[in-house]
Amino acid sequence: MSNIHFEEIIHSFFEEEILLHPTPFGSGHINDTFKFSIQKNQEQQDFILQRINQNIFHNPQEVMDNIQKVALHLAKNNYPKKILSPVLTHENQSFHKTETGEYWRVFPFFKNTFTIDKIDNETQAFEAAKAFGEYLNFLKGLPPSALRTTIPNFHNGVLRLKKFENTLKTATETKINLGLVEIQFIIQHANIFEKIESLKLPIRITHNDTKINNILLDKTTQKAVAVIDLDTLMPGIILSDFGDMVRTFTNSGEEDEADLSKVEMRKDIYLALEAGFLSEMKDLTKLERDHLSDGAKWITLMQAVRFLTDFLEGDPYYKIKYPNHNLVRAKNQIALYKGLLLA
Ligand code: ADP
Ligand code: GN1
Ligand code: MG
Repeated sequence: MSNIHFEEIIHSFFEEEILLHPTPFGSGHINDTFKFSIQKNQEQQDFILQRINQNIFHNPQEVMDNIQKVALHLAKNNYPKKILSPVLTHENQSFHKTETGEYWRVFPFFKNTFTIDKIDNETQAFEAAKAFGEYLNFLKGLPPSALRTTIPNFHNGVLRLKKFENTLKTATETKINLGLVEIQFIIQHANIFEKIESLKLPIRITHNDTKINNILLDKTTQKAVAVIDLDTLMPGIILSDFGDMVRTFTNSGEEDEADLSKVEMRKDIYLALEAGFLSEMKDLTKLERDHLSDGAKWITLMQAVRFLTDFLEGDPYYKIKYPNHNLVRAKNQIALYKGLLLA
């Protein structure tokens, strides 16, 4: 990170003096996130600065256009929570492109908020799921075709499985052996991918990354303040959003907990999140409702496939903190999936 020209980047958005220089922030796997402060109107104002991961988002302009379009729509419709909307550069752009082609963006830092990587109790689960449901509800007036698909086939389980099977042909023997049990498990349970595809569920605008740490909570009241991480807001199916909540809310351990005895699917949390989500999402079709629990299994197994593929390929996608991190994550997701099968 030493060769980042922070001053140049920040000064393309602000003229003011930088009070606190950017420091890494949060636990996201994709973008590089920093927090910084400037001195404005005699007070300290905090911001989030992010480098968009272009290995994953090939068209950052489209990502930012989606975010701006959604922000405008929510504001027009009096969405009651905080709206994530980019700060514009001096040239009125929603990002700053550096000479080396990197895309940087700035969002106001929502004060007095925090994120969690693991849910503590049913109240939190209900509140966060309700907030995601409310958010999706407010987007109903916007046709799915209004948004660009920022990552094609993002939740296409059938394609992800094919890619995984291809990777098995090229991965090293050492890696295959390390992941053998998980590889076999995935192959045995892979029919869920075809099954969800064959349902032909309605296309809606979905968030596609409803991880618990993509909701900001108020430090004082614990209430949801904002839905964030909008890079994958695009046309999709509701099972993605329900499924990813189940995947990240119900796990009694964190996503990379290596001690699998600590990885349980917490049924009480499942029921609370389902109640919170459905309290807002009242217009689901019967087909959508009937397959919510399949959606949870589908997304969880797909996540195992994604982590395992990344491990086998040498970790090009997810940020890792140690060599077998993605294998540990895949094992964790399979343990959670087993819990879902028993529920
Ligand atoms: P990633 O795609 O890498 O997950 P996110 O957009 O989710 O990136 O940001 C990473 C983390 O930064 C979030 O989990 C949250 O903790 C924090 N964060 C992001 N945006 C804001 C914001 N506007 N206000 C406060 N915290 C934020
Ligand atoms: C990534 O950006 P972040 O950390 O919220 C990923 C999600 C995965 C998740 C697994 C664009 O989410 O799809 O479910 O990691 N985002 C992208 O933790 O691939
Ligand atoms: Mg995130």
